[in-house]
Amino acid sequence: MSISKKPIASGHRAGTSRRTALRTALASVGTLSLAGCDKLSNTQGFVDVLKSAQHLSHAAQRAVAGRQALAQEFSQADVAAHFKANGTLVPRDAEYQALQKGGFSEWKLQVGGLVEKPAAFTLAELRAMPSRTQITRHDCVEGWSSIGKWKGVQLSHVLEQVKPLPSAKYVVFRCADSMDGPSLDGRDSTYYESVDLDDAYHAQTVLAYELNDQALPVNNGAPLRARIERQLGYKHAKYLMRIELVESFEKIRGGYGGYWEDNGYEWYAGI
Ligand SMILES: Nc1nc2c(c(=O)[nH]1)N[C@H]1C(S)=C(S)[C@@H](COP(=O)(O)O)O[C@H]1N2
Ligand SMILES: [Mo]
Repeated sequence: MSISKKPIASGHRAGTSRRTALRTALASVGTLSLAGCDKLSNTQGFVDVLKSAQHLSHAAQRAVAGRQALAQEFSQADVAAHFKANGTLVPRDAEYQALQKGGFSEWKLQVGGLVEKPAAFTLAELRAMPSRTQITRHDCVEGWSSIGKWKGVQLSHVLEQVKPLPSAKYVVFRCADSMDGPSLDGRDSTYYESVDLDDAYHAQTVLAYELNDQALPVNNGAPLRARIERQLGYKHAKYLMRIELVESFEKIRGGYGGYWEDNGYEWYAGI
């Protein structure tokens, strides 16, 4: 199999027809296109785990591994001295910068969509909830991994409070950072991601506010980021602003369930 290392559409939006053609072409020759998640990097790296991740389909993973199986957890001795940061390192968006200036005291996580009780939580409220701490390995499609210790509230705990409606099938994470820079036409290019309810209720799916016993650094997604431990790095949305329960993500942005997915990445990136 061959891997295209050329970013497909990191600087502009691929049109639907172009994307469809691209997907068809990729499917027909059995190749994968892996753009670097970091637009600034030119990484040629690649790890075998990615091949297995992208090849094992959503259904196969569900049948073979069991969606509730835990990702490996490590010990304190395995924690990297410096957890790598990737993608957006400091959001340039004015709204985020204002929140950052205020030490995130004005920040709130909005949780809504298909729920009985929409709510907004401050960082203090999230920190007061039961927490989970886990030392896990983060695998990025660019071919690097980093082991870090995360502390946060399980997404399942937050969902229990807002009570998803029976029609809710996916959780969408909305982030503060625009990926394509300031846009003249007001087009939304903020990072976003989505997971199904198996991952949403997975024990290791946490909304993390600490990395390595410190408040989550801005580089790694302050004040709150998702950890989706059974999936590749790009699923772990940083700079969370809003969580939405939806029935389908077809009508959201590019329709593929995430910023990178809209640019050709697999939606299901299980490892
Ligand atoms: N909001 C947001 N979330 C993001 C990204 C991003 O650019 N913006 N990059 C993703 C990618 S590709 C990776 S590998 C991880 C990097 O997380 P880190 O910076 O803590 O290493 O965040 C993911 N989540
Ligand atoms: Mo990544």
